[in-house]
Amino acid sequence: METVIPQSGKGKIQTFKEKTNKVMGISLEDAKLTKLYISVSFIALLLGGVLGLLQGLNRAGLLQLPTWLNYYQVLTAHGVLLVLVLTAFFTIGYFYAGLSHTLGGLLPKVRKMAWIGFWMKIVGFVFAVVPILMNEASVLYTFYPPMAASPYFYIGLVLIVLGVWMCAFGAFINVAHWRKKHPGQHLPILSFFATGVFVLLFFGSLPVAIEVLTIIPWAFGWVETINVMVARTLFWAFGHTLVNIWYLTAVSAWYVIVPKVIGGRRWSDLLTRIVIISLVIMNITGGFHHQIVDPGISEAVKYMHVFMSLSIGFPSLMTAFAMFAVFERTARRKGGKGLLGWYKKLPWGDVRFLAPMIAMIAFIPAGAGGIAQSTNQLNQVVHNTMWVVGHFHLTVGTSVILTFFGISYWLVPYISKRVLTPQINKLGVIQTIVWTVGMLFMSGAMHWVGLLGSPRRTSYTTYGDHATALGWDPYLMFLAVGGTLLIIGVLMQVYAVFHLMFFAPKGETEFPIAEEEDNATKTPYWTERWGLWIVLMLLFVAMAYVIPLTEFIVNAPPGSPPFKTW
Ligand code: HEM
Ligand SMILES: [Cu+2]
Repeated sequence: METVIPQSGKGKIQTFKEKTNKVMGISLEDAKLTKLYISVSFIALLLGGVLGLLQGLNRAGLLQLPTWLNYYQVLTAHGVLLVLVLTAFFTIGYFYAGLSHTLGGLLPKVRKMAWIGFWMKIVGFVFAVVPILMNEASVLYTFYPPMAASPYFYIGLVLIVLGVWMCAFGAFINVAHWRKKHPGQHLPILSFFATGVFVLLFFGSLPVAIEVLTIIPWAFGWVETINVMVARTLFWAFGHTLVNIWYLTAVSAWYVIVPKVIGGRRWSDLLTRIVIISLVIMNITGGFHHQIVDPGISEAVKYMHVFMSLSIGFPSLMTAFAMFAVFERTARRKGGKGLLGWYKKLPWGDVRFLAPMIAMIAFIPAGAGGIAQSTNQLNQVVHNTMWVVGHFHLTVGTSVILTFFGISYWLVPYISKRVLTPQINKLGVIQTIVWTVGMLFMSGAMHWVGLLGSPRRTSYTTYGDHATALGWDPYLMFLAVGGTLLIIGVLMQVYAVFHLMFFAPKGETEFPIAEEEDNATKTPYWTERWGLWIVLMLLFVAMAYVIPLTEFIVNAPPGSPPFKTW
């Protein structure tokens, strides 16, 4: 039974439950969902981080792995935990809290779907991890043929994809319900981001689902060979999209959350929505930049994919411009002066700002490195070297992850109805600095040693004391130092998250969403035409993939039997 409390003055009656929900922010059920998703992602950070350190020490020649633990087994687990588990669970937990907050709570049906999705992913994860632990699936997180893992590994992956789809459809249902109830209104901006991300998650994981479904019968031995070209292409159609899903998630916090944290207003609503729409439409079509040195793909097709990859640079540059405009405008309002002196007015001591700010700054060299890699001639130099590993520890390991860390300092207290204390804020600031310095060392060393030819995905070897390989050693030492700092950062961050979840003082924390400028121009309604954006996206995908895939199938290379290389 619910107690009815008459509200004085407003002439409105609210139930007790409505009232507590309002006072206390997010409903307990929605909070529980996000809490669990976030917990899984930070446990993945802890486990993945420890494995990362083992690899780093191994590569520097400081640690010999015990015979029962294979380097490639460790690397597979590191990749799966950090780029699949951590990112997927964080993204879903964060956007589900965002949907709940901006759309007035999750529908009970949607909440149920997210729970089913959660357990499908966990069961799938167990299926994938057991063969990895048994050294039956050391195929790295990219798992493309001709290397073959135990079939159960791929069955686990199918379950994970289905679990993600449950969450994507849940989000679509909640958004559609809201739109029906609010005709003619714009979807709140964070839910607009969420829609973009879930559209990409669904369409981007279709190709990998097809890939895995063709691998399973081959891994069981029911069919003898597989078309390696098709499998790799399907994988990167997904892999490349996944990268931009993380990016779009981080960008949502940059546009919507960070301005509020620094006491400013949002950048142009229309341009923000255009950035989201263009990322959704142009994204999936860049996959071949991961296959620039693959044989059997015509120059013209590679060129088109590189063009599409670089066209994503356009919304990125818009983002850079928008963010610095917001920073300058806000700082000047607070009395900041001079051409650059205004930066002093920004709240550098607030981890909710500092972490995403460093994330944004890291994206400048990270993006530049990416443009270098998309260039055919330069790609020949760095392809499959440690340079690439340095690149994605800057992009996902810094730009994306530091943004996620920054989000955690308000999202976790928000869902656990606690507050961020000055002590934990300070811990967060130190954590951010430790992470930044650690990554400067580790990623810097990886970039450099990659240019000198050190290969990625290779256990420690001196190639019979070859002079070139010995020349890498000093840089690999920096890699180990960076990795050690990073594991300290991991421990601090995981401590902060679970402290904020279970032990911080009770209280109310705001979900920070910045308002538009008072004189903002009205966003035209055509931005809400999601059906059209999806059709355009599919046209771009067709343009990029129909011809090469047809060619790979019609003029198929000899099929490959499964290989176990480890
Ligand atoms: C304690 C922190 C970390 C350390 C010490 C570390 C170290 C390493 C090392 C030494 C390698 C690879 C080497 C090789 O190619 O042989 C690697 C690979 C990788 N790391 Fe990390 N890393 C850390 C954190 C992260 C984070 C936070 C992410 C992403 C969110 C990440 C994603 C990856 C990925 C995707 C690979 C490639 C796996 C593959 O090639 O299959 N790492 N890491
Ligand atoms: Cu890519």
